Amino acid sequence: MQTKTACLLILTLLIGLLAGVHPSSLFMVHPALSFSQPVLVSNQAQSEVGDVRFGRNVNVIDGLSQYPHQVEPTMTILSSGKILVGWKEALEHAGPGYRVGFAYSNDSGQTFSSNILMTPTEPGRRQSDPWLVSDHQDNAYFVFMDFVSSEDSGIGVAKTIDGGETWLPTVDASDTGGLDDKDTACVDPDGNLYIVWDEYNTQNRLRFTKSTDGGQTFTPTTTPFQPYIPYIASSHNGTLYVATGDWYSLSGPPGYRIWITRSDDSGSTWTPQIVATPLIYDETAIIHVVDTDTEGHVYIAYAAGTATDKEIYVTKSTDGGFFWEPPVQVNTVTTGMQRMVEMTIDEDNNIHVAWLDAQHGEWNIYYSYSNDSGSTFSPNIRVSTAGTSLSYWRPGDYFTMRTGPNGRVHIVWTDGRGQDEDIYFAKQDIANPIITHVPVQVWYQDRALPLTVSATDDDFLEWVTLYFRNPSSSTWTSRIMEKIGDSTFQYTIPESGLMSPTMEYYFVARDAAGRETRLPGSESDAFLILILPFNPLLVGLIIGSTFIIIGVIFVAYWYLRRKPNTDH
Ligand SMILES: [Ca+2]
Ligand SMILES: [Ca+2]
Ligand SMILES: [Ca+2]
Repeated sequence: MQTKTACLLILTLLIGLLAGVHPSSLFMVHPALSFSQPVLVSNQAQSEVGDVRFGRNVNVIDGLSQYPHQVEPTMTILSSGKILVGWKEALEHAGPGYRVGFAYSNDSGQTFSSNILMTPTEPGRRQSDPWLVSDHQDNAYFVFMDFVSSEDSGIGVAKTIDGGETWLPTVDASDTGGLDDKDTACVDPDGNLYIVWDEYNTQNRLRFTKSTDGGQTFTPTTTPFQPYIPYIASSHNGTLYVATGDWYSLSGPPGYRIWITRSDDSGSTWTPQIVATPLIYDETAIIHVVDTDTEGHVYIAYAAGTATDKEIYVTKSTDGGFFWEPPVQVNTVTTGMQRMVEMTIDEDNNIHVAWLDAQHGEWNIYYSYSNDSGSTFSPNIRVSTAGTSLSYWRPGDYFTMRTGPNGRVHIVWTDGRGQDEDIYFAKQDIANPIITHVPVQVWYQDRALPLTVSATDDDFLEWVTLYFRNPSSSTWTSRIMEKIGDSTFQYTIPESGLMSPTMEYYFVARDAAGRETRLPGSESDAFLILILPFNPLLVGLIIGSTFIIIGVIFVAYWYLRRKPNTDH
């Protein structure tokens, strides 16, 4: 810095002696003569415990539906990173479903497509309980309740092979009467589709079916296990797990447990059901979650406690679901209700858990993860940037979290920050903004200096700010820069009172998760500009060509003597 300042003083004096030099040699920017090279400041892949952050909350809903409430979101992410989101459409916040809606994002969740309603198996039938899954070929299946009444009900399955641009006709996967309810689905590594659900009929029972031909036909339904709210998941080698709960009574005493059963032959036979959790009081029919890691360990996430105060737990089995370790509490703040848990396990066996949390007197989505196989969980992180009134007491029975192809966590949830319930999306932010800038060396002529910077981020940029000052001043002036292109930001310093013979400046970019990048990396490395009070082009024409050579030699000497910016 001192070297640069000294050089600039000498240069200023010499320029005064020269009284102007031909602009094409000295004053036009030449790459070899740059005062300082762009410095790339970025910190990639910051995901250590305590530093996980989520970015901007994006509303998936376009507001054009005749149904005010969108609840109970489901999501699957294709290998390309394309995000498919589904949800239930309802007239009342806690009411029954009328249709299920769908949208996708081609830009990692920055924007979502126009919302559509899925086609029922026959016109006039209603829909509910949306569940999206996809296979390794990026075929996606949208599974949902398809019904007219409690006596005329089925399980609709729609398939897309083009990432949700078009859907094949919806087929019915159920061959039974009664009300088919609370479906969940999974796809095994071979692409087979499995669906389980509750059937309310003269006798209530669970139903199971599968499709081995890409969703065209389904096997006759069976009841291989009991009793209630089945959640099905496939391990990485195709082992199936189904977690269910006891039958429950709204007025009854605590008596709810989660049971687990396993199939090693694609659902033909199942192990005897094992009780996996302690007694859980559960007055609602909210879904618990089962998932597996790459080592075959099985995890169940659930909420347990009283009707007014629950906590979030994860329990684990390392022997295929027979022995279950004591549950580990995930939420660190226990104030108020924590419920409606969601869990997903990524390819690196990090266990991601999210839930509805009322610790602030309104519903928010909170998140935690474990990188030690569920022994400990990270500090809890709030995902939603605005709360939802507790009066929205039943935003469906679940929300959804999945990891994308880069391992980044994506979450969709029911959000009531607007005038009714919508579906909101956020994804994990893992990197600081990246800023690039070609420094200005010399500025001349008038007193308006446009400074331009390029800034990008893995999520969204909140703002890019320009800081500038006279080097003799201790105070920086800051200005939010205007976005003038996809990733280009500019601010023109127009105030003559803010200009001086030399100026220092730097930039700060901040993303939606609050990560900041400064360019150059510190204030003492700010870019320095010499502001000339005259137009050297005109002076150069008057003086002639004699001084061109002197100017080039001087600048080359000065460039070689200066201390490179990157050495600081
Ligand atoms: Ca809405
Ligand atoms: Ca609690
Ligand atoms: Ca970022």
